[in-house]
Amino acid sequence: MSTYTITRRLPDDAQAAALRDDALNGLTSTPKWLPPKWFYDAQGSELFEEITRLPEYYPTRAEREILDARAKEIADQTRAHTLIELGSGSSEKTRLLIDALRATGTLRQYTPVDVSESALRQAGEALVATYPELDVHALVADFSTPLGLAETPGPALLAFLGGTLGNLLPAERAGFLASLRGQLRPGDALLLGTDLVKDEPTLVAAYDDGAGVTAAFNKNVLSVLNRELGADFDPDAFDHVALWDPVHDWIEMRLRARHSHTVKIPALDLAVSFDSGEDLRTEVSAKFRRPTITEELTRAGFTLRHWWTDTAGRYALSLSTP
Ligand code: AVJ
Repeated sequence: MSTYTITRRLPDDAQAAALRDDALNGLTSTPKWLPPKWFYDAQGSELFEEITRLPEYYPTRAEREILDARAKEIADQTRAHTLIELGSGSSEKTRLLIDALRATGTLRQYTPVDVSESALRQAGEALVATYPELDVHALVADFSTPLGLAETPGPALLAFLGGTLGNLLPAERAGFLASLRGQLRPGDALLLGTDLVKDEPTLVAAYDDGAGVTAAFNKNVLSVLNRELGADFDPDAFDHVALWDPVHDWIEMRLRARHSHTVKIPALDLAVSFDSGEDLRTEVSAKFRRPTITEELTRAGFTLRHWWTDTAGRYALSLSTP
């Protein structure tokens, strides 16, 4: 019989305090910014799922193509008893890994880790229905939370897919990779999905789709602040902007004020003024090159064992060991 448990490493009040801290810090900085993890309430998680199906948003399909081709190889290489997935979302692509690890006969436990409890619940119910003998231990946490690997049957395969590593700034990324490395045991492995640098029009279109879904996703963070902090952001007072930064190799999403105005945030006892045309940065999504990500993994104490791309060379999956 399978078991399904969901653990909240982030209690509600800690989440609420973190949002207040982030909003106060980011909205009083110059330039203004917000961390992207606050996109993902139930509505934002649904909008993100919609993004993954857009014609312009290639990373999800590219990653699935690689997993389709390589899941068996990954399972044979790792023989993992536990699959841990950071930022699992709907766990949809994960099924390819779960199927391969079950075919190899090693998988006992799946631990999805996500900030969205709604996404975890939906995914968990669907997984338990499909895989009656799999133990699913879901964790509501952001991916900087220690994973508690000591209690999980090894070897573990730690999957961080979707290109979400790109949400971290270079210094945060270095600290994060080193902390993952520090938590892994001999025999464990890291499966990392990274979007690759490519021509600017393709990159920008992926973050500024014709149907306006990414714009709605971007503006959803304002609804989160309105609901959680009693703010009075008007989403129509902002334009969605996606920019390629060729110096840092990253996409930035921003919300640009259409006119000068002031937003009240009662929970922070704060009034935030926007000039006309002023930007609020809502996301950095870094894109990678093979030599630089190899070096970053090496510096964090990993050895890169495999590097796979889709046939079009847009996206890479790498398998590394501590
Ligand atoms: C979930 C962080 C990988 O950066 O491509 C999609 C989020 N933002 N469209 C990405 C996102 C705008 C996505 N990640």
